[in-house]
This record gives sequence, structure tokens and C-alpha cells, in this order.
Amino acid sequence: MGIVNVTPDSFSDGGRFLGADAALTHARRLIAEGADILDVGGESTRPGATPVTESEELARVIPLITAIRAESAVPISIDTFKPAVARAAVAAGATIWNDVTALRGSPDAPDVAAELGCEVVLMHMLGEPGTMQDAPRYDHVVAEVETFLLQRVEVALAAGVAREKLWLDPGIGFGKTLEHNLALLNALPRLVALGFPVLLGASRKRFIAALDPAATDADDRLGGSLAAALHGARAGVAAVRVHDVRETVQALKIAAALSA
Ligand code: HH2
Repeated sequence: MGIVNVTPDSFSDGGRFLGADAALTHARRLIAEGADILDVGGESTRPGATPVTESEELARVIPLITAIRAESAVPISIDTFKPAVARAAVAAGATIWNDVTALRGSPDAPDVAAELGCEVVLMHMLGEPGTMQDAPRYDHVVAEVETFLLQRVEVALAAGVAREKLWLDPGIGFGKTLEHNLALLNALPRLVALGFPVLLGASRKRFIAALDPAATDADDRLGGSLAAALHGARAGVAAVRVHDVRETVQALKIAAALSA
């Protein structure tokens, strides 16, 4: 899953792909590099990011989704917690709702997901984006994330979302210390065993800099991102959400050939 951000403040792209034209160019490149899914996002969820209004988010993502769909059949996911944005994105051609709040963004989110009939990524996040990294604590992080995700599955099913449409994501970096992230990365087989496709988003994240303090710049975390993607693939995740599609596709191909 290749990341296409149309935000001026996403931590890793620094606004480089702001604007629909630049984002479309970037999307084309990721498709050519072998992305199987494009994840389009119009609002950064990093700590301290400025919230975006619904109309601004729509203005960022809908023209881009429409333009990608006009020239490619690549599956598109919409990274949003706003039901109205998900609804418009699906109308424009997206088929996956990637929701970092696991359908908690508004009371009608589960009903909207059921109505849209799209796939839904349920991601774990502790707290809110603005404050989630302020001393997050768990008694048993893996068990708590698993319990949360299964509760969100129940909410989605109760609203009428089909079981086979659901994905799970441990939410690396969303209200987690280094130790929490590592525990979850090591527990991926346990999440995979729940029987849903698992999405892993570790690309360029800060846990990499926590282990390699020289990697203060998000652009300088490719090695760690590839290590995490390979680790996820070995654990059986269904998709990895990444910035560096070409390098990740190559790494996954070589790892698959070596273990064949
Ligand atoms: N991480 C980010 C955004 N969306 N969605 C899923 N399902 N899983 C993730 O791990 C995930 C996600 C991080 O977002 P942001 O801080 O905006 O940066 P970027 O979009 O460049 O990754």
C-alpha cells in the first residue's frame, strides 16, 4: 500500500506533495513502482498536526481520487476518520476506508461503513492524535490492542459491515512507546491468527529513530522501514503501508525468493 498524502504537514513528506497535481504525479509513480493499493490521505494524524475541516479535506482528496480512478484501476483507500469524507471518496472510486479511529470518529461511522459496503481498516489508537504520545501506558499492550480491535470488529458487524470486509491494524506509533511498538511488532502472528487481513504501518515512523538516533529525519529511515516491512511479511500481514514503494517491493520480492 503506497502512501499518497495531500497534506501540507504530514511528518514524512513535509508538504512536498501538497496540491492535487503533485499528488497525482506521486500516485502515478507509486503505481509504476508496483503499489497494489494507494492510500490517499488529506489530514495528517501526527502529534501536533493541525486539524483539517471537512470541506478542506474533501477539496484535497476527492479531485485526486477522481483523477487516479480516471486513469487506473488500482484499488484506492481513503485515510480519514470523517464519514462524509469516506462517503465522497467511495463515490469517487475508493473501495477501502482506512480509519485510524476504527469507526469512532463520529457516532454514525459504523452505519456509514455498512451502507458504503467498502472494506474497512480498523486501527488501534490510544487517545487522540494531539496528545497520544504523552506517556501512553498499558498493563498488557498486546492483549489490550487485541481486545480493542475485536471490540471494534463487533461494533462494525453489529452495524452491518460484512466480516470479510474488515482489516485490522495495530496502529504502530499511535499512543505507543518504543517498547509498546516492539511488543506489537513481535506479536503480529497473534494478530494475524485472529483471521482478518492485517495492515502494518511502520514506514518512516519514530520508533526507527528511537533505535537509531541518527535517523532524526523521516527521510532517513528507509533501512528501518524495510526491516519492519520484511518482518511484517514474515509474520503474515496482508499489506504494508509504505512511502518507499519501489524499495519495499524489491525487498519483499527478494525475501520471498530466499524463503521459497
Ligand atoms: N499511519 C499513519 C496514517 N495512517 N493508517 C493505518 N491504517 N495505519 C497506520 O499505521 C497509519 C495510517 C501515519 O500518518 P501521518 O503521521 O499522517 O504520516 P504519513 O501519512 O506520512 O504516514
